[in-house]
Amino acid sequence: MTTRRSIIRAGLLGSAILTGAVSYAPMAMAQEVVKIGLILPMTGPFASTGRQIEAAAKLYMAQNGATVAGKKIELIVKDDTGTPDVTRRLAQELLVNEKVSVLGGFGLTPLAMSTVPLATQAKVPMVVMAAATSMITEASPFVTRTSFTLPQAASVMADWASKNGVKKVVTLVSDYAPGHDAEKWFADTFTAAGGKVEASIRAPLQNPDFAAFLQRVKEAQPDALYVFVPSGVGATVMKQFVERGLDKSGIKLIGTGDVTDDDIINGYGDAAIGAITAHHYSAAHPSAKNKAFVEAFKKASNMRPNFMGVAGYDGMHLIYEALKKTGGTTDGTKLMDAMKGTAWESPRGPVSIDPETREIVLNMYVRKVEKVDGELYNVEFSTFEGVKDPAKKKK
Ligand code: VNL
Repeated sequence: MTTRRSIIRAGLLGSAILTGAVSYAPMAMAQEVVKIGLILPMTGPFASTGRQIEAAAKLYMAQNGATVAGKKIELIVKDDTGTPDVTRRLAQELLVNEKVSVLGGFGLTPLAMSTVPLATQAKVPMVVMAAATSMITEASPFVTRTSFTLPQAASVMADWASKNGVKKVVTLVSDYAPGHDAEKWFADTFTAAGGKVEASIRAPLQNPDFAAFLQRVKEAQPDALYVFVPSGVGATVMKQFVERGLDKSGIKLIGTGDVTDDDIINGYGDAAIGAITAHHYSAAHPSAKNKAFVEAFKKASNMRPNFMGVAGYDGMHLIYEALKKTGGTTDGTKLMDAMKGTAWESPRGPVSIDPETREIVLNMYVRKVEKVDGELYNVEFSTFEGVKDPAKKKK
């Protein structure tokens, strides 16, 4: 035994010496690895966001290969369960232990915000693929985004509603940062165009029960109820909207497209038909690029892609493009600079990263829920092109 062990040890020693000897030609040994850490809610109430983004990132890598600019890409996915303290701890581990070159994911605004100070200190780019409060990209020069902002969607919804016979609205939003953005940017745009917001209701983010709020909406009898709830929560709103008979009392349902999320909309039933929302992605977007994306996504993951999925796919694209531009260099400042101004054709249409604000510029579509080949979809019927985040334009 002793003899064998010492032989093995000698063998290991020998190979260590050998490794040292050939390290003059480093590229011949092993391909250098670039690690991308995605922090996502893979469990808990927002797990659909995590599942969508993970599936999309893996699809992007399967389609585009795991080597960029001579470097091997390694994707590390961590589950933060939707808890900001966990996101921060995981980010710390990814930065310190794994030495990731890019952090991505971030399912909700508080999760993204908890990580901003760490990414900033480490000078590691943070690609936000879900969270959508305007301020996130203003919190640090190391933050960019491939999802959208609530002010982009809300202002377009208000613009369309004010021009299409909607005069009186009640707004209902989840009571946290993106809900406040969705409420403000709808109300400001709508009232500036002559509309009236009768009441602004805020519902808790955790375990929301909308019944009592919807009763108030029914009594106010507006032309429309405007809703923002985060991805995954729409089903509850829709169910209670119908249970309360709001659909039958002539109140239109309008909102940002988070409420008619492609991942769950097909389970809503026909009561959802006719809901009008503004958003940047529909699985029914009629482009060749999107048709191929939806087909491949369904085949790989058995899910219909939603707006989170497309933002995860685009997030990976942005990281790949930045690495190509830097020639594989992972210096955080250089990667951020490379991301600025990048433009590409996404499955949702043309998008780019505003070089001034690091914010995504995209098309916003007004859509109506319709039945297409027996399934519910958001069918786009009006396009607002190249929409920048209006919350930043104001400055
Ligand atoms: C947020 C915004 C999250 C929109 C969402 O789904 C959403 C956020 C989880 O910024 O927290 O649809």
